[in-house]
Amino acid sequence: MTMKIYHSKEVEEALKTGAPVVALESTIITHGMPYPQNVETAREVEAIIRENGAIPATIAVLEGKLHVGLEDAELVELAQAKDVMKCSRADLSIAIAMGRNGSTTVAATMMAAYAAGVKIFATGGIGGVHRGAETTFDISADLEELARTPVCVVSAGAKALLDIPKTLEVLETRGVPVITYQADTVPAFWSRDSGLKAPYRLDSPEDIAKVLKAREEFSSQGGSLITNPVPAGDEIPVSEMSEFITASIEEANKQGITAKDVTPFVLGHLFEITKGRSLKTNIALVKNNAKLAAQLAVQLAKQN
Ligand code: PSU
Ligand code: MN
Repeated sequence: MTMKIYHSKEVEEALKTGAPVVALESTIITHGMPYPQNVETAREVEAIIRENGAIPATIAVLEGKLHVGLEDAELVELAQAKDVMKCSRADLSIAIAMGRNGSTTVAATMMAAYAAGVKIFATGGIGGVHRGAETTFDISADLEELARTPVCVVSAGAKALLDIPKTLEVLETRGVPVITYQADTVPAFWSRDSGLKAPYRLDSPEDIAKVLKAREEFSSQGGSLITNPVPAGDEIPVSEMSEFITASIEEANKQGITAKDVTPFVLGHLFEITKGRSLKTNIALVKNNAKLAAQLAVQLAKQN
């Protein structure tokens, strides 16, 4: 990799000294949440990572420069910027070469984190196999990236607007370990329980870090997915959420929304029809993931 990477001061220092670092994506800031909740959440998430002993590295492209670790002013600028490209693997080089502002999805964040030597990454929910993928072929590049790039992604599962059973099948086919933290079933983003049995359950950051170490020693290919259920007090149970999700997907289909626009549209529509409840849960689960990711990064640094 010869791409020049720009770091915030604290990330630069942490990478030099081998201190634990947690990568954060930015599509959630530009396309996943409205302003000002997006910037408030981004700041709180960074604070949680510091409180838990690691350094946050929010990843984005600013005027064509790839940043791994944003200064606060840059974060605020990104959260308010218009015309930000949603960058997955296919879009990153375009944003960089054309001098654009771009936010990174799970896939592009993994690429950049790996290039910078950051092994743990916290997000809300990954992209996956969309409902109706058998006709649309809409499968998020996040799954391909998890199969390819050795970064551990801490999530609340796949966003429940997706087809979760198909998403788990693809992850299995592509050889991605899926570990649920302290629960027997895979979470469904806004809900703690999708009803689907977790491929693996582990109960401590120590044990998860051991798995990551073993995977790294075995081969340098492919990431791992940790699915971390949202705290009980913050969840919207599947029984309540599924009606909302169906309504939002129907609206997306009616309006002819496709490809990269589907996820942002559905998240925005859900925010409206749940009267802000979906966003509250989304914020809670991202914070919860940031905490676990920081604990994992600390454990990993101890092992090395
Ligand atoms: N998690 C959230 N909100 C988001 C996303 C994840 O809580 O907006 C973003 C992530 O960046 C993820 C992307 O990679 O949605 C998936 O988009 P697509 O389905 O188009 O691949
Ligand atoms: Mn897609």
